[in-house]
Amino acid sequence: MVCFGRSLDSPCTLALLIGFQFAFVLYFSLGGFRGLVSVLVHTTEPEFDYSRPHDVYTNLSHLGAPPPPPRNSGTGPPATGAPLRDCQVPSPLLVGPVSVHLSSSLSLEEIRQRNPLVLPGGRYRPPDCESRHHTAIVVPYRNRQTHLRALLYHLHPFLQRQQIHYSIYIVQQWGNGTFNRAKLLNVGVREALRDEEWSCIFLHDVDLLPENDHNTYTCHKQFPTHLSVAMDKFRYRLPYSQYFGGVSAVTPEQFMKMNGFPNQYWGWGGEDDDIAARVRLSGMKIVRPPVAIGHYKMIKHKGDRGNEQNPRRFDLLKRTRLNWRSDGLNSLTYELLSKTREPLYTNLTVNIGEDPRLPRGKLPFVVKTLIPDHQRNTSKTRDTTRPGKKQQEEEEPLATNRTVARITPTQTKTATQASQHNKTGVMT
Ligand SMILES: *[C@@H]1O[C@H](CO)[C@@H](O)[C@H](O)[C@H]1NC(C)=O
Ligand SMILES: *[C@@H]1O[C@H](CO)[C@@H](O)[C@H](O)[C@H]1NC(C)=O
Ligand SMILES: *[C@@H]1O[C@H](CO)[C@@H](O)[C@H](O)[C@H]1NC(C)=O
Ligand SMILES: *[C@@H]1O[C@H](CO)[C@@H](O)[C@H](O)[C@H]1NC(C)=O
Ligand SMILES: *[C@@H]1O[C@H](CO)[C@@H](O)[C@H](O)[C@H]1NC(C)=O
Ligand SMILES: CC(=O)N[C@H]1CO[C@H](CO)[C@@H](O)[C@@H]1O
Repeated sequence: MVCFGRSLDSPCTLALLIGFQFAFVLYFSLGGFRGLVSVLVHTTEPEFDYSRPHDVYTNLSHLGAPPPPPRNSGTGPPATGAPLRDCQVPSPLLVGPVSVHLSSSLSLEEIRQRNPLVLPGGRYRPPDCESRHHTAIVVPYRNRQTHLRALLYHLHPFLQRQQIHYSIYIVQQWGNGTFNRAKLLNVGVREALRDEEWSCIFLHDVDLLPENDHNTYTCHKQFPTHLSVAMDKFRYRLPYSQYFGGVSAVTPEQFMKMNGFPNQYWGWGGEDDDIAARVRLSGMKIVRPPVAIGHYKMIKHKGDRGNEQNPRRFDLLKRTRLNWRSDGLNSLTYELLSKTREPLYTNLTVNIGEDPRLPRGKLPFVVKTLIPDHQRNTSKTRDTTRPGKKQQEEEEPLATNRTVARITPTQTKTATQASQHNKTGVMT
């Protein structure tokens, strides 16, 4: 906009005024808390007393006392009875700051008992009102059992108090190859949307626990949201203005618009900046809750084996502008090895392949599982202690067959169209 320095009665002023009016209409029509947050972020910061947190299970007993009637699939509307009234916004059950336990001494079964209304697969719907929010929580995962327990212990009551219809998906990278968070997120979003018409997808690190239940797990209609703006690790400040790591959220439309996330970031780091760049490059921006609300605690841990810093991340980031349209949702290949509904989460175990750029002879492990299960045999792992000519010869055909599990462009297109179609209905 080059509207400044012009006279007041110029068409430009008019445009600005209309813009303002539009912003207000938009704000009021969105209604939700998130709208409030993005508009008022610089003016009235809400205040919370974090020195007196409530127990995270506070008020859970207020949730419709009678257990929900059995539902055919657990995902449809209740089988019987009159339609439910809409849930109040904001939820009357919110308490503000909640205490965070960085580890849970409870077993999964004990956590399940404390969350009797959570259905298999880690799904929940408010029993006594119709939620406007349908959120899938996608958590990239490998070998973090204790973190997972702490997250489940915390997140289930937290989300139930927000009166959201939600489900928690753990996307577990199979094998010992280098971890790839962004690709796991792509897989999680795609698989979650196969399940249900989610209107919002949360991309959630397993080691981050939200400290304030006013931080609602819902999406902004227009723009991707970054939620973990104030992490204890960064002294409750945003580390830098384009930071998009930790916990963020997109609608399916926003996800499609930015072609999902990059598939090429193997190892720790860079992928969240790439995602932030995609947001900009696809003509969107990042919105955030106020710092006073977006508090998170991080579970401290040592670096993971198989998730070493990615030395290529800076090179990759330089090329995001060139690559984002060709690398992402439209180039995603993986093999879903299993999908199970555990009591507190859905377990998606996937083979996402290996970093194709690992230097030959240094392969810790070669994935050969883009070949269907029944054809798989004991040659899954290889002896990597003796890199040599033989191994190189064996690798060539493997590389050419990497596209076996590829989702064909037509499939991608129909999936995209279908969910876009359905989403518009859900969100209005
Ligand atoms: C629990 O929820 C009720 C509303 O249902 C609210 O009035 C009350 O303050 C909440 N309890 C706590 C401890 O905040
Ligand atoms: C990963 O490594 C562990 C121990 O190093 C091994 O027991 C396991 O079989 C490996 N997993 C796969 C899928 O090869
Ligand atoms: C998920 O499923 C896989 C395959 O069945 C299993 O090996 C793994 O332990 C499960 N992970 C979790 C966190 O439940
Ligand atoms: C493994 O599969 C390869 C090719 O599919 C086959 O030639 C080989 O005999 C199989 N090995 C075993 C132990 O089944
Ligand atoms: C989405 O909408 C399409 C067309 O309206 C319909 O065929 C499809 O079954 C819907 N998908 C889901 C998951 O409801
Ligand atoms: C080496 C190898 O397995 N090559 C296979 C790659 O995939 C094509 C098509 O599926 C097969 O015809 C090849 O035999």
